[in-house]
Amino acid sequence: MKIIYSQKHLLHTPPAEIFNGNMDPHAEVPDRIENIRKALTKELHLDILAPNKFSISWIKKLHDDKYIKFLEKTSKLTEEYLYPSVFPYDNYLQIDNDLAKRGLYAFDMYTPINCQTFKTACESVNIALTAATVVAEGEKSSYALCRPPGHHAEKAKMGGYCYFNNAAIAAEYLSKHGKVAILDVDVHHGNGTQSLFYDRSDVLFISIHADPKYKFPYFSGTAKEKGVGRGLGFNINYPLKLKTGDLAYHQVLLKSIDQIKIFQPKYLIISLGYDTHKDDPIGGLSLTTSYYFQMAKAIRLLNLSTVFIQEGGYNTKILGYAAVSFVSAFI
Ligand code: SP5
Ligand code: ZN
Repeated sequence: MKIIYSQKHLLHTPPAEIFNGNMDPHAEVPDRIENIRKALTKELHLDILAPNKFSISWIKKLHDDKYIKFLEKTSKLTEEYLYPSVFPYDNYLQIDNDLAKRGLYAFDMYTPINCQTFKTACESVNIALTAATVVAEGEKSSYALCRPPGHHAEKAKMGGYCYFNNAAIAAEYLSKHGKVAILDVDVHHGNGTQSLFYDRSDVLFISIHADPKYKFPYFSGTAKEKGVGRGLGFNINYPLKLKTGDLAYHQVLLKSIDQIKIFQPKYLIISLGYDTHKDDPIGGLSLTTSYYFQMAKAIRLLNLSTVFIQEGGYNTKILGYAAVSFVSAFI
């Protein structure tokens, strides 16, 4: 398995997420990816591949032009991290005010922008696209150490620590070569990925996550969301009870895997978050470190060309162990 990594993510250091009026320490820290990288290279002796550069046109295929421009322009301003303060209300005007745009293009106050944001978010996309090309060219699997993560980012909105939707852009790239299934096992619903493929039948999206009735992103992720138009039936959500453990999780995973089999994709993308771990500080589920090996083994049995895209996972003490447990099943 090829691991794709770039040290550019070290420049992405949002210090705080605004929660209930407080500046809480930001959970999405550089150490996350560093711990995973070190564990995979030291314990499993896997090689690291640097990402290639891809044209911005790949991001434009799924994200709104004006949103991309806003991120690029705002990223030129300052080293200080900028947050939204005002969000659009009903029947809002077309606006041309920088503060208003921060609210227009965001759905939370966890996802700030500074002068490093645009280039690190682009590099994260490069990592995902490189992982996709490696698999398109014949490798059985690749693992994109993306940071910032992507699965919450929608066409024209950042949120949940995500700016561009790495997994969705990789799926769009691979969909030119054949049908793609995306299985999102981050603990949070992949609202961004769902929204980007909601009307499409050539990309199957399945998300297994903590029930959004209680957990972020709250506004999506119920089993009722099944897709629209030609996409009807190609969006599947499995909201789980809080504290769901290995056994109950595995039943749902096996069901998802059966649905992927029926779809008969050419490629599989896994939006991979270790925030399902029992000791994750924000997750809500109760998976054990050794379960990630079982999870990966079941996914491997599909025998598909598979791209792993790093999403969440916030307990830096366990991330390396979780990644080694997961990846061991694939090598
Ligand atoms: C990629 C990803 O996993 N994004 C997840 C973003 C979820 N953020 C939730 C933040 C929860 C706010 N912290 C509450 C602390 C209470 N003191
Ligand atoms: Zn998550």
